[in-house]
Amino acid sequence: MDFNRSRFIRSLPASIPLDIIGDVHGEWEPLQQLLHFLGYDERGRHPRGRKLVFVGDLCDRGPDSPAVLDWAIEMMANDQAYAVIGNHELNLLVNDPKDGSGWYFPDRSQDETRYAPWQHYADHKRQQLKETLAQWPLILQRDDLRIVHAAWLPDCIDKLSECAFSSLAEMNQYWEERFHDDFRQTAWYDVYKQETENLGISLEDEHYAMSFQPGIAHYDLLRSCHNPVRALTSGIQAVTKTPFYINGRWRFTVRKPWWQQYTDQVAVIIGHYWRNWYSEGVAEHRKNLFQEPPTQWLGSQQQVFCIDYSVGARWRERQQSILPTQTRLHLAALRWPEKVIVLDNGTHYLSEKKH
Ligand SMILES: [Mn+2]
Repeated sequence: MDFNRSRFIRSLPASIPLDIIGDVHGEWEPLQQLLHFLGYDERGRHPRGRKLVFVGDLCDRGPDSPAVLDWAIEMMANDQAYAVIGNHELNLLVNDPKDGSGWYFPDRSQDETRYAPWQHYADHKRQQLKETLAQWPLILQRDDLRIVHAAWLPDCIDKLSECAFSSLAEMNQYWEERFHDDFRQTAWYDVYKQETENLGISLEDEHYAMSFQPGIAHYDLLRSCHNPVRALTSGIQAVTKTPFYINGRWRFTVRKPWWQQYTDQVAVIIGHYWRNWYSEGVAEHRKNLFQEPPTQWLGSQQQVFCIDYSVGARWRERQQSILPTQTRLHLAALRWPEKVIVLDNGTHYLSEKKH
């Protein structure tokens, strides 16, 4: 039991000041800018002994995932940096090629038109990268701080101690299988089977007049919270009666703002949720997530902070020839214990708590 806890939940050194960096998504240039403004040198050293923490999703979509990962891994080996695993690193670990991962998975040729030019990962280094990522924890913590990629869920954290696994991939596989077994026992299984048979390819057709599908909704709902590896790295879902189409598929669940139920007094820092830095045009399905200004803490106790300001969507701006100086998509760090937000353009903002 303790074996799993120490493998997947690690301690951060006490009382050292930290700079907690949001989802980088292969954006090497903004990372360089941010490190410069934070005062780090190219070896990741800080004159006042500060250390870096990455909240996961260092790779996919951006122009140079190999450089970002290789640098972060080197800094971690030198004890200058720490990281938790994100859903994008997890996809790589479990061989699940997804949109934007063609820099690593050669068979994702459809990514080449969307994201190129970008750097591919050298063939001879691929296995080593996988072995290194397999060692990354799901959680980093110390008395005053908890860090996880997407969601702090006590029930899921307890599940990490349930059986002994030799790797994250193995534990993930176990819980995925358990989810399928357990879903088959629910009343929703037959409904789900009927719906997917009836709809077939229409589930992927943007122009299909889709109605609410309760079976598929409950499949996705249970899937999001049953496997602790998935839940901590991707967050949990809630059913929505209004279907919406995104990333090639109709959806019947939305991301759930779990922080509204978080009542502990220890701060939790997350990434993952594509927060907007003062910009309009928030997608309908995201509107339930953040009503707060981008500098504000989240949840009933104001103890959760999301430090992902969507730099992972810069590839779209490059296609539209929007200059980096005009962007509203940022890489950011939360300085701890100062609680100051530093953006990749060098501006600083004090984070705020509503009381
Ligand atoms: Mn993520």
